[in-house]
Amino acid sequence: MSHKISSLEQYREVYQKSVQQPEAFWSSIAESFEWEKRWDNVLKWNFISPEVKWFSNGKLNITENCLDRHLVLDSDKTAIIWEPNGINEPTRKLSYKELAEEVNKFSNVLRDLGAEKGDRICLYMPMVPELTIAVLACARIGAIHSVVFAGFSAQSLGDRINDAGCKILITADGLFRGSKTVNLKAIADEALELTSVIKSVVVFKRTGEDVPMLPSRDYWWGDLMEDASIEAAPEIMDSEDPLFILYTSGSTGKPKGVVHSTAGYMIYAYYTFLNVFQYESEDIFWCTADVGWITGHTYIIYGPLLNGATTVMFEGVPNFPDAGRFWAIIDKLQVTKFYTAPTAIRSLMAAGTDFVNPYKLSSLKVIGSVGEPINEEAWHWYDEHIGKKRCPIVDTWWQTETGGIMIAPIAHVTPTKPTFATLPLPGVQPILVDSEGNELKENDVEGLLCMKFPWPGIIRTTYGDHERCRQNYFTTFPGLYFTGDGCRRDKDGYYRIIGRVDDVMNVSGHRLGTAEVENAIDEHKNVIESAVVGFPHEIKGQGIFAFVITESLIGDITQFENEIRDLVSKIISPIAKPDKIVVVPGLPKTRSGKIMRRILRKIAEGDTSNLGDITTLLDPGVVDEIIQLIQIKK
Ligand code: 7RM
Repeated sequence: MSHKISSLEQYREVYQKSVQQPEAFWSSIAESFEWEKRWDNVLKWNFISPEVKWFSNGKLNITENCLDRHLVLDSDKTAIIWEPNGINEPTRKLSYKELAEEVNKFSNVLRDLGAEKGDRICLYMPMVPELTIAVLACARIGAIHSVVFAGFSAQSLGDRINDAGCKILITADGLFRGSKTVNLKAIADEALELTSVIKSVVVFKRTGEDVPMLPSRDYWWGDLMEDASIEAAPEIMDSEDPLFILYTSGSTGKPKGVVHSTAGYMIYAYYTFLNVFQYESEDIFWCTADVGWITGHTYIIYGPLLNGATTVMFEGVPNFPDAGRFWAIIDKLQVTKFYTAPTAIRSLMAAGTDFVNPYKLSSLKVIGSVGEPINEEAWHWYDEHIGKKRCPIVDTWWQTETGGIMIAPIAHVTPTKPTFATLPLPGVQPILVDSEGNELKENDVEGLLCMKFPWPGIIRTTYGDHERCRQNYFTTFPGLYFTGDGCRRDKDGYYRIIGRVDDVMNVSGHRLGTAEVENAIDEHKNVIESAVVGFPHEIKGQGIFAFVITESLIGDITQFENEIRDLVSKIISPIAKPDKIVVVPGLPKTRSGKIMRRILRKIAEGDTSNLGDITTLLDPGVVDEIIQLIQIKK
């Protein structure tokens, strides 16, 4: 039976059923998978502990559903089309059969290195097919993968390895990104100095540069794969066994490891991919995210492969060798469904249509957006110049914690509206509440976005710290999952996401905590204290504004700023570098010592006309001083 919704009327019916009989609804989807053993119980849950269990005691392996299942009829179908960073290197294609064989081989390699069910394995890799192969091999042997985006620093990598207690690290000699190469192994080696949990390191050769290899710890991918068998029995997993950990930033402290389960995530990735993009077997689907983020996990790897789709994996960046690269690839590979982020759209929009016009984009049928609110101007540019007004824009709202898309149009089914993520997918029960937690039942309201019922892809815990998961998502409004986003519901019941209401910033679609960046800045020997806020940025969506108090007078301000940026790059990642840094004599604090970010946000926005009530400040005078300093700087 097809689970693909094909009309608005049908959407309304299915949605009703999914709310009235969620168990029947989700089990009818679960039926279409390969199970080693059927589940006993569809759903057990409470949002207080919290505890959510989908398909209890079901036994399965997700890779049988991603790979083996398709080998019967579709073994020669292309699973992955890989487009390299450089334009002179050839495209690589892997059929389902080839991918399955590589996954099996690498599963055997991992088992030979001593990996067992439940072990954590860290992946710090370029965007090459071997990253997908490694992800799936982990899943096949029941190891929990923790992919760390290859733009993160040694410190961040080391922290994540330690937090999850990873036994094996899979990396590469280096990576190509635009005109740059990055020596990944050198960064990995630096991270390995910060940890003692890693027993083996597998190094994939990508750039061919010379890298040091530590005997009896470091192995070349190619050497290990040489004699590996192409058969590997899948480990039988329980529905609720963890499938992966993915670190994401929160409003406090270090990034937390979001844990996803096997069966629930699988069903949710499958269903949302199928419906939102209206998957058809001849599709060439391209999601431009990096596998290091949740979007890459769900819509480059799991969603497409569970559906037997052809998925494109691109190693490079949107503006290399020029701002026409995305459009050139769509033309070359005849991409039918394209999924990218507003920040990329805005930067390519700024480059102009001269970079679009040389390419035929007539293969496109659906274009998508994810990661941050899409502004009106970017929406219309995307619609006119890329979709040529023929392709629905699916503006998809979701989070690392939700596993898959939650609120989005179903392509060709849900009428779209610029900047609106539109309606909840079947099984998704959003509610808006005011700051006291009262439900806003009417339409044409603005409030805080929560979920009142579990969906199969929901976060299960934060690794090693369930209390943090509870605190973060389930205590603000008891009985609800709180997303951290502000949201408007218009007169038609359409949802428009406004953005984070907590101390999480969204810089070029990357999630960063203000506290994380402040902690990095505070490592500078001349910094006493800092406060970081996001501010509207034309391309990035949000930029980072840092207010810092120094111990002594700064001589060379440019040098000081460079030191701060280098420090943040080194401790977190270049993506976390502040755009603006201003040295201030003090910070606006309440009498109890809390920084009033609301005021700093206004100042950073350049909107100082209405700062609201500042009488509760310990020293209201500091506000004027900061405003003047910024004016001098301009
Ligand atoms: C998939 C992803 C999650 C945060 C989320 C929002 C923002 C994501 C949209 C969006 C407006 C969208 N995961 N966000 N999608 N805001 N419209 N379509 O991005 O964990 O990295 O970020 O991103 O604030 O809470 S994430």
